Amino acid sequence: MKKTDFFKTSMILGAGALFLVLLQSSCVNTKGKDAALISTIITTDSEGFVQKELPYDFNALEPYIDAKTMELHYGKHHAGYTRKFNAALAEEGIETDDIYEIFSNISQYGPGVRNNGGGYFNHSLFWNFMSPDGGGQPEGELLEAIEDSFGSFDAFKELFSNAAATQFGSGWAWLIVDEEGALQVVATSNQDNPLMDIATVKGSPILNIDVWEHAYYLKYQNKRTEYISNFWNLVNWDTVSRMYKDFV
Ligand code: MN3
Repeated sequence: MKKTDFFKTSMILGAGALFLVLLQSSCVNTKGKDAALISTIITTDSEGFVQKELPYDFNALEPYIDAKTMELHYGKHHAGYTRKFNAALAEEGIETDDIYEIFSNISQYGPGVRNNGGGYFNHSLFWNFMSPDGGGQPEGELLEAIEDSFGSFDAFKELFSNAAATQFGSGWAWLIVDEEGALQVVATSNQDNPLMDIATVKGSPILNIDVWEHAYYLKYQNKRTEYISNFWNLVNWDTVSRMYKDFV
């Protein structure tokens, strides 16, 4: 090979490698943001972030979650988080409609953005992770990933239930796809979530459960574990599986 040819070949290979690096890093950065399903759940209009309609009636999750709880939880709590989130964004002069960008910089903002932004997002997902036709167990790719990660579906359920039951005070338990593409079960306090820069373990959520008392107290009073064990009758595994595929 002539010296000039060698130089040309090196240039081409170098440029190709750089292109691949850029392509790969852009995939990682936009994976969550562009995920198909989540972008239909979290949307904005001229008023800011939108609280979507519940995908079912208030009484649809009976007998596991009662209609009155759903009415208050969706109509008062979630609506309140949504309203206050948009107000807090306006107050802090945050103009982006990219919730991933907001969460990945959450430590720079005040508690109004953190608490209400989490409250808006976490509940928006939660309603979609449940269905009157839910329950059972996942199939295919997600089931395999759960078995690979946790040993069995039952072992996963136990781990997730335990994370939800032992979260001290208010918070959430999550199944996430972490930054390496692996499944993990984590819990967060208050309205924090695993997309926030302050999260101990970060990742993309594919299932969550609200363990604030307002989520279960009317029906279950202090029996959080009974609420958690009934939650498994409602899990919409189609949605969880679709979300899993969006993130891996
Ligand atoms: Mn709640």
